[in-house]
Parts: sequence; C-alpha cells; structure tokens
Amino acid sequence: MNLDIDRIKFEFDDKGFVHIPCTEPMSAAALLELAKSFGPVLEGERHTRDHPAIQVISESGLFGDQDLPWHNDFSYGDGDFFGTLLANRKNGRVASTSFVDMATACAHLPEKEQERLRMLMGHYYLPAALMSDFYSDRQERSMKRARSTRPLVFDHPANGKTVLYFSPGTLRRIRGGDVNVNGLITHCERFAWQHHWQPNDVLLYDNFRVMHRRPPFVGERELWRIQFSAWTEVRAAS
Ligand SMILES: O=C(O)CCC(=O)C(=O)O
Repeated sequence: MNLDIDRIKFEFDDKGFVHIPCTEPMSAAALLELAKSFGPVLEGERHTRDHPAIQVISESGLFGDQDLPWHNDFSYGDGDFFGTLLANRKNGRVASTSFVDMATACAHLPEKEQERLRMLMGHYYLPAALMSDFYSDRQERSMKRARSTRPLVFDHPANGKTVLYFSPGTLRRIRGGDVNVNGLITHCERFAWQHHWQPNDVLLYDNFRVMHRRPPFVGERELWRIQFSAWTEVRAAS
C-alpha cells in the first residue's frame, strides 16, 4: 500500500487526527515505518507484538475490556511520545472510540475562562492499568518521577493552536484554582465524534490536540498501538 506521508503529516498537523482506511491489514513493519516517519517510537516490555513498540490493546492485553474514560495518551509521560497510532487488527467494531478536538472545545469557552485556565496547572499520574503491564520497572520508576504538569489551556508547541488539556482519566489534581471537571467534560462532549472501526483501519492522533475514550466491551477485540514523538522536525527547525 502506497501512503502519501506528506499528506498524512499535513493532516496530522492541521487537524490532529488522521484516518487511513485500508483494504488489507498493514504489516507491523509498515505501521512502524509510518510512525517512525514522525519521529522515535516508545518501546515497552510487556503486551507487545512483533516489536517492542507495538502494544496490544485487547481483552487479554493492555487495558483489558474495561471502560477507558476520557484521556490524552502519555499525559503522565517521561519523554515526548505524544503521537498515537491505532490499527484495527480484530473486531474493532465491538467498541467505537470517541474523540474530541480540544482546540475546538477551547475556542468555545468564553475568553475569560480560557485565560483563567491558562493559569491553572494539571498534574497527571501513570494509570494502574499501565504499571507493570506495559512499562518495564525502570520505565515505571521514571514515569512516576516525571511528575508531569501542564497548564489547562496552552498554545500547541507545533502549530500554535490554543488547546484545552485536562485528561480526566489520568488527572491527579489541579493547582491554582477551582475547576468543575465534570462540567468541562460535558462541554467537551458537545464536540465529540465516534470512530466506528472498519476492518484494517489505521488512525493517528495528536495527544496535545485530541482527547479520547472507549466504552467497555464484551468479546474479542484487538487494536495495535504505537506511540511516537510527533514533532521531531519542528523541534529540529526551531
Ligand atoms: O481501545 C480503544 O478503542 C482505545 C484505546 C485507548 O484509549 C488508548 O490506546 O489510549
């Protein structure tokens, strides 16, 4: 399958979300090549398939079959693997994945509230489902030490778009003022869409721009996930 990498990167920067419909499954090597065209990929030790950077999300793999509340991947991270690739390997349709463009959600907040949220700091933690499940003991220790913090509103480092960011599923606390987190979630859900997985679908999304969630499911379902460093070229140029 011939991919137009420049077009994919343009869409990733422009929209934060790219859907690549495929008539047949992309191989592990092709998926890795696609992710690596953005930058280095995150490697783990457990629940991987074919390569340490390919994570298996399934009822018996990462996250099991449970509900995954709204979150941004790698919010707790030590490093900059803020791009995610998901590939449907088996029965993705059993549970749709929902997404919200947080640039749009932010633009629909009153300006005064945007400015207030810029002053507040969100602190994030490594979810229990990932501890000792994907990361090695060494990675787990460094993630816990990372004490990842970020303002609730900031300008995206690659494209300057103002985004709202609070990853409810991994949010430990907010410092600097009060926030009605459930109220913010309700606001964001006005802009959510569901991705109904088709066989072999591949998605890429920017975790500084897009938040996502998945409901619990019953049965067999398998996605592959690769986390990649999305703005290597932007950083190199600056
Ligand atoms: O299983 C899904 O549809 C999404 C998985 C997910 O939320 C993640 O990989 O962070």
